[in-house]
Amino acid sequence: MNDLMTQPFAPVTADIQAQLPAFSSAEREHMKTRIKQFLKRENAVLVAHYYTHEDLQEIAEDTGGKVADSLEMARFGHAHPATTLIVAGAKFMGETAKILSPEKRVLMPTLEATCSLDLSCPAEQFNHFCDAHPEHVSVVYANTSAAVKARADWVVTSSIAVKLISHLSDQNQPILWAPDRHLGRYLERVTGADMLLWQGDCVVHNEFRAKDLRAFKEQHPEAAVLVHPESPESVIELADVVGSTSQLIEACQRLPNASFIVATDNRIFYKMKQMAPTKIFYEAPTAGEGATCRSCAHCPWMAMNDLHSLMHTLQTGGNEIHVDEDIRIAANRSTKRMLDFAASLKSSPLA
Ligand code: CIZ
Repeated sequence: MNDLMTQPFAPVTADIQAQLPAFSSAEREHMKTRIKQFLKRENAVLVAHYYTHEDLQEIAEDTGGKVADSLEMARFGHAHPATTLIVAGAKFMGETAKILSPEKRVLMPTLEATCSLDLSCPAEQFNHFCDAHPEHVSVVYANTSAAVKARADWVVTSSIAVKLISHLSDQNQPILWAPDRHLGRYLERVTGADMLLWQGDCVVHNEFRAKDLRAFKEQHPEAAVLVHPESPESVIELADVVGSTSQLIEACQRLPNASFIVATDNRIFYKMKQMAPTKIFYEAPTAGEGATCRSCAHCPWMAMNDLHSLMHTLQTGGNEIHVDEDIRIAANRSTKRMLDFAASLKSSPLA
């Protein structure tokens, strides 16, 4: 049994501290200073996902970069004048940056940081899925490869998925959805859309457990339950708020509750604590009693983004993202469509 499973109900900050790399705080501070110098020297900006280590989030914010969800990371990187984007997150996030900004050098602390959703949806199989249902419009989650995005009609992130699927459903469009089955099921339920679902899942969210969450809620009746829609349906049913990372961060500031039980990657607590410093955050229980915890509320691939790998990339210029130009052009079409749709929502009086 993993260490975290022995204390699944401890406040999460204690768990995060226990996972920090084994170097002293003086060494960490020294590395952070050096990384900031390198970013300046390389005319680079660091764009980090909420699920990355707090050291990286802190550097991004201290240096004029961005900590965000994948939609905002893509928008920010595209609009920023830096010639090099350092994308800390899963590989699909670096690819998205390159798809939108081919003229920029896109580097990542590691190219090994894949995603179980991306892995579950190989382009060839996805092409067969689309070929078999030509009357459906295909919508893929951002957590997919450039090649899958290239075939899709639309790319979407969880922050605007409900709005986009509702929009397509209002036009009576049957939809092919890939790859997250839980998010797909959630979208189907809240929008009433006609959807065919790919059967992928996220190793982090798939491990949240309704039975243990119910028991934990009883111990903390004052806490609001915030759930990411990549979680199983039985967990979503227990939520006070279901939403993307940005929506959950917004909810913890807006709701009057003093404490929250959160079912998403636990690195998000860094931003939640920053935005709502007086509140208490608990990790939702993962996996059933006696089960093996594969992710323990933190993505093993996101965890590969650390100070060492970031420093190495900046020193060597290694881990550059390259996307085949034909694929990039096709993926740019479906990705830009999402950005244009998101922009239209912002400018709509109904937004
Ligand atoms: O789109 C993202 O950044 C992911 C992976 C999750 C979310 O809810 O923001």
